[in-house]
Amino acid sequence: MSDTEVETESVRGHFITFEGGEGAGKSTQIKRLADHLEDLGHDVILTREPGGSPGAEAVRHVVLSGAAKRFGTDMEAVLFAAARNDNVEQIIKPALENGTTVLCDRFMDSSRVYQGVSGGVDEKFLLAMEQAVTEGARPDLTLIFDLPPEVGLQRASVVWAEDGPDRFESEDIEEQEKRRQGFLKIARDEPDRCVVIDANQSLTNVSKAVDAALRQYFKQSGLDYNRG
Ligand code: Z5A
Repeated sequence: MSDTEVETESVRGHFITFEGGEGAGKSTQIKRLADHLEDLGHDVILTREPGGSPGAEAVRHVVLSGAAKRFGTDMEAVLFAAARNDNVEQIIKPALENGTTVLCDRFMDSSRVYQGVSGGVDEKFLLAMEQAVTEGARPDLTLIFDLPPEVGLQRASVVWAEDGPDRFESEDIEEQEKRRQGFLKIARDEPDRCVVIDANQSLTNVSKAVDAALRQYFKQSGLDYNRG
């Protein structure tokens, strides 16, 4: 490895993803964390999937409206992957290379669970696509928000009262429980990357659990969390 490569690696930003089922509180907590990290002196950007980059946001509309359902789950997986690749190339990789911390609301684990565990798409096909589209941008830390599906659906229904459920939210409790177990399996299989957050507690206590996970990650990496 050349000196230049060492230098580039040492300034790479942190890549942190939020995963879990519907209504788990990911979007609420990711915004809180972004504000908190900025207060501590970190450069942060917030992105989401499907979406983030303008191209991926266009695909988001197609997949979440259900317009792509008739093409089958394999082709939906391809669309999520295409959106991911655009977000990686346009937003995530440039930010990481710039030393910025990237917080992403859902990423590759959502494809493994929604298209794989739940949609029945072949695991090898999904993983090959994942390798190709992430282009080496692998999360350093993944927070998996865990809560019983009934609680998540109850919370999400408040949001649906305004917008209605999307293509994936309109499925039943049994399916949601299957996904919950899918996320928990990823956490068991990749303990160095994943931390399970008990999302079935007050907003304040979930924020504390997120903060504790971040502190632990920075400590283990020998880095300064309180930069301010
Ligand atoms: N999808 C896929 O199939 N494959 C993929 O590769 C990817 C995604 C990347 C994206 O939906 C959909 O795409 C998703 C998977 C699929 N479908 N589903 N379902 P999205 O981006 O529109 O939504 P989401 O990611 O599922 O988020 P969500 O349902 O909006 O939930 P959330 O972000 O986890 O929760 P929230 O918005 O922060 O909170 C929901 C409500 O609960 C809200 O009113 C909060 O004020 C409240 N809340 C939050 N925390 C608490 C606590 N602790 N107590 C009480 N109330 C709370």
